[in-house]
Amino acid sequence: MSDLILYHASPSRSSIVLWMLEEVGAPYHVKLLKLSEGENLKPDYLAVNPMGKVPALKHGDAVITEVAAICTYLADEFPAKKLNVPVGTPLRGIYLKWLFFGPSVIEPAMTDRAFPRKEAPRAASVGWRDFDTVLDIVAKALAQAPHLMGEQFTAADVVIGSGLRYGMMFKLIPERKEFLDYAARIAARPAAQRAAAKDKEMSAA
Ligand SMILES: N[C@@H](CCC(=O)N[C@@H](CS)C(=O)NCC(=O)O)C(=O)O
Repeated sequence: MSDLILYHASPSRSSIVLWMLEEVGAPYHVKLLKLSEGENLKPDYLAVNPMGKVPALKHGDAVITEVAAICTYLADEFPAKKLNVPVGTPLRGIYLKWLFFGPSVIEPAMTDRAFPRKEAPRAASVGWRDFDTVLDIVAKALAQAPHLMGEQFTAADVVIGSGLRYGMMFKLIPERKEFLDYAARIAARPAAQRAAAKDKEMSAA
């Protein structure tokens, strides 16, 4: 068995890591969990991820959770694929900014919009801005270059690109031209297509 094991529910946020693993090209093994049957909340899986969420990635003895952390890790662990911006490169800071921007800014702003609270949080007290401001920032970056880091496709595109694709699919993110063009560009990547085909097969099984 491969020493990379993805705990996956098909389709879900762990599909993002499935795509990342296809980009990396190293052999991996998938352990499928059925969220609808609560398999993620059973003791066996809680021993892997006590939060009972997917994805989790086991690499040897290490268990990594959180989509963005896993994608950052894989990009650094398999540098030959040039999906990272290595330590020592000035642009690495920008790359990390985008990797953190997904889960800590876009996702909460999208959740605010999807599940409005009775009382809006104080803008200065939360770590993100309102939905429109956040999306304008991403759209501006994508209007200037094919990828978040310019010509180079990186793990940041896997994380943020997946968020935009799923967001538009579930009508949580507006279909702005910048997002549609970007989503089409990254979905056409052979690794993204392989991951989508595997996911289709797994969710049908
Ligand atoms: N912050 C986590 C979120 C993971 C997450 O919410 N996964 C969902 C699937 S999309 C899940 O496991 N839901 C099952 C549950 O909450 O019981 C990450 O980025 O990896």
